Amino acid sequence: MLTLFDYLPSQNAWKVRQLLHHLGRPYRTVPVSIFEGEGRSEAYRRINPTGTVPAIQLEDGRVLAESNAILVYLADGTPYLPGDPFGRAKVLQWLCFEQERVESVIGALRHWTLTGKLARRSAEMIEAKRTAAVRTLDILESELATRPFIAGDDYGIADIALFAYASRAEEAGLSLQAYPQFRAWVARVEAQPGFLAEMHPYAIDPHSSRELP
Ligand SMILES: N[C@@H](CCC(=O)N[C@@H](CS)C(=O)NCC(=O)O)C(=O)O
Repeated sequence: MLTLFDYLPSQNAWKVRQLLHHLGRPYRTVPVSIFEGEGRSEAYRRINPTGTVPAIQLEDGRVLAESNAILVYLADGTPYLPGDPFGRAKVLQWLCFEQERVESVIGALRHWTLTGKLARRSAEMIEAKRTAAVRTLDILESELATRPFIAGDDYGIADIALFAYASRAEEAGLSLQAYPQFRAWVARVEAQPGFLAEMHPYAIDPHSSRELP
């Protein structure tokens, strides 16, 4: 059976849980207490050299890390990833966008906000992230005005990846008032059969106010 190395409040890990849920694929979970430094153990770094979750281990022992790489692997041959080269590359375009402009921007702001770290960050750093986050939401708003899902007409892994942190923008202190197209897309994703509404707050982890090692 597939193994998922997971940390429940991680929305990067939620992406993988969401796709596994859509696919109805059974898996076992190995929790990694990232704020206690479990990700930096020698044993875990053999699973994922960066020490982060998510990672998966296949039945044959091979390991794969990076949430979006895992999505591409698991979605291959399913309706969640197009089979044609252009369609796949279009999905990859939005997976790259997600890592560069959503996860590392909205995801970072949300992490600092929800775990009490915002006060420990410089005003310049926070302002830079907020400016980048608004630019991201502006781009998504105009793109989503032209089609129902981010990579085209069909829901798929690009939507799952983007949804993970972009949909939580208000938890990062960003207003979604000015983004009706984006909010309509959030509602379309939430209406998908098998949508995994269960997300876990950092508050379930007493160690989450610590800085990552
Ligand atoms: N680009 C990676 C980012 C993974 C990541 O930063 N995961 C966080 C949890 S959301 C983590 O494990 N952090 C622990 C650390 O940085 O030590 C991905 O998409 O999988």
